[in-house]
Amino acid sequence: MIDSQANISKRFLRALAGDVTDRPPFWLMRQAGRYLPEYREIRATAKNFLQFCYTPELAVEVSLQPLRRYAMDAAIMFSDILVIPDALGQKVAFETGEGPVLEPIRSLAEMKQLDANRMVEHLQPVFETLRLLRQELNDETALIGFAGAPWTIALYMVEGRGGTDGTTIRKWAYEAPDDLQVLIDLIVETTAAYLCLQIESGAEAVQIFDSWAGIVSESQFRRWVIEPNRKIVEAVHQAHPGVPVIGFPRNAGALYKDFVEQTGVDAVSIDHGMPLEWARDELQKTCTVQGNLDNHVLLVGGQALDDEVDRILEIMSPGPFVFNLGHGVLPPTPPENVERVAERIRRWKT
Ligand code: 1CP
Repeated sequence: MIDSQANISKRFLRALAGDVTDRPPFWLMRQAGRYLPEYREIRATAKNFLQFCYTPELAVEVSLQPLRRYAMDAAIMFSDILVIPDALGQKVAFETGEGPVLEPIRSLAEMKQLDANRMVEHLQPVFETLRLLRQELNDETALIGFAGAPWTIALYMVEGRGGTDGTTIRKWAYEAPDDLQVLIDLIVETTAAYLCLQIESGAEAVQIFDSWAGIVSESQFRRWVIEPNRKIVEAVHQAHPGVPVIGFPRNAGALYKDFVEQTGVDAVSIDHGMPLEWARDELQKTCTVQGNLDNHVLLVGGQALDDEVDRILEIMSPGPFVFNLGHGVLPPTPPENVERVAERIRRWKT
């Protein structure tokens, strides 16, 4: 087991521990991916996206690609949140141009086919990716593991695909909440164990992506977003005290405040719609904040990009802060715009 505490000199880990660093650390959600020609080249050699994720040599290589160009302060392992439904035994496929397609689970009977005991064995390639990646990183660069949050994972499991407004699961959550709770509890338990194993394989921080947290009402948010995230954070902290957990309840608006206060996350990633002064005053007192450049200004580049980067740095960098996007890098993003951001942050003095 690798001791994650030994590397508190890393700028990213210092910021997550609540320090204000010489300049904010940065990484970008989806920093490995289709905007990079070298990613597309390797991706073309693998027909099946999940098999690509489960091939440690390829996953390590594409995790390192953005670091070679932009020297981010952290690497995120290359994988996907949907390896969890796959590990539980649900059929998951990635269709080109369509995103993920799953055989939907919509009843207790269908849930019975899922088997939490498969996870550890099935996801060995992910743990191997982390072990190999950790060896490749220099002593300034931290390694991030991740998983999807239960609500977001359940949404894909129930809807059977992305790009929906979650109507089936949102109805289910009112019609048969106790049934949905069985599924959520299964994901909570599996995800907590999965994140602990990632840490034992070399991850120095973990992020929980709740990409679809913002589509529910307040009461539903408390039950399906805050509570499951809280349970996972608690389990990870209990097993690995001192290893920071980043939450990302995307589009949660004013509920971000209760999220950070009630889940116990060490840091929170904010989407581009969050008012920064509010985030500074209401969130940064409780935990480190990460975010929130609009991925569309990263597409555009130039002065508009510089102005947005500066605005974020000016407001957020006096407190504990990690620079990132509000959501993932979009595939048509020109790589030189990412370079422009990286240079600007590197020159920044807090
Ligand atoms: O063919 C390809 O190259 C597939 C594109 C792709 C990539 C590059 C997918 C399919 N997943 C990934 C990698 C990925 N996914 C990472 C890698 C690490 C990095 O950040 O560099 C991470 C962290 C994810 C996480 C992920 N997958 C999320 C959470 C973050 C977010 O973007 O909201 C979600 C919702 C997914 C599901 C998913 N996987 C892939 C797609 C196209 C989608 C979205 C589907 C939808 O529209 O809902």
